[in-house]
Amino acid sequence: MHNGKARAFTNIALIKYWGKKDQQLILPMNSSLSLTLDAFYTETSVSFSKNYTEDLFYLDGRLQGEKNTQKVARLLNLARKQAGINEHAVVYSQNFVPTAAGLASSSSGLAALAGACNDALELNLSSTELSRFARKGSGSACRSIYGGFAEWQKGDSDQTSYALPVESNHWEDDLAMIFVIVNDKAKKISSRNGMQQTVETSLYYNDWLKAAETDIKTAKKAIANQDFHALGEVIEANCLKMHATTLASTPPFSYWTPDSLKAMNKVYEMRQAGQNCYFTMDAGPNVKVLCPKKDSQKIYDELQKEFSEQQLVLAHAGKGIESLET
Ligand code: 2P0
Repeated sequence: MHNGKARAFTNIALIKYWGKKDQQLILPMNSSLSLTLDAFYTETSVSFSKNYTEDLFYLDGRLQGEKNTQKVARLLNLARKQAGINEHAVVYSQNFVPTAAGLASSSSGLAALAGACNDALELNLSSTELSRFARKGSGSACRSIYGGFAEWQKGDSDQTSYALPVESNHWEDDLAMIFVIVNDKAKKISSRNGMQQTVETSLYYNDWLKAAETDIKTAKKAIANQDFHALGEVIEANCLKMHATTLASTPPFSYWTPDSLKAMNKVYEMRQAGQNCYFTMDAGPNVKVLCPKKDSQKIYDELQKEFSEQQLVLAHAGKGIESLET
């Protein structure tokens, strides 16, 4: 029996990963940059044993079907190959979220599984190797190896595509992110399918790629200079450009709902009133508001005029992946 257990925190992309050039290896079309947060995390344990006759995946105590087990099984296969064993595995994964909003995340989930496999099979992967391994489970998971800011350098091969920490002189500790949960239902178009459809059909996709390259340089400069407004401007614009690609794809689609727009407008209003806040959105309707930590209570209170307490989650910068006792 080989056992391992790890905890990984969710990261939110400030400059988005949107599109793959290799589906199997999960190589992205563009580099991305994220902030790992403390509010949402996953703890995963894995046991490999000769006594198991199949792979089983339990999420929050419930045995998962084939569809939900796919990403997990892929990573288990890679781990077995690397360790030179053929034992089946049982995976127990628990998502920790502060509300019942169902904000399950593949970034923390697949990063935690990668860490658990690394420990169980004594693969002794470096952070870079662990990031590459997690990437093959889910792209965004490669950034959850690190706390604070991380950049997933797109690379052009399995060897060269991984995340690294972004030097910030601990500036992330001065920041906060408020989640506005406008809808906790499973999304209609998964990010995997949404980004693929966009790569294949969006009229704006080439322009997205050009913009993403410039935006990541601007974001890194803003982080180096600890310039909140410069970072806010570029991350909000980058998110809007990503979402614009979906409207120009065939068939067109959008992750936004009327409540998403309500939250975005509230951020604009707060900014006009002199508050420091900018939004970002991923492949779903929820809105995330980046602000300085010192202003977060004021901005939270302002958001509470439009949204209930159950819909708001205040998060701060989180840690990188950690091994746990089995
Ligand atoms: C990101 N997203 O950078 C972007 C922005 C969603 C929008 O990474 O197919 O679950 O497993 O590599 O990582 C969500 O996509 O996709 C995502 P796969 P993943 O965070």
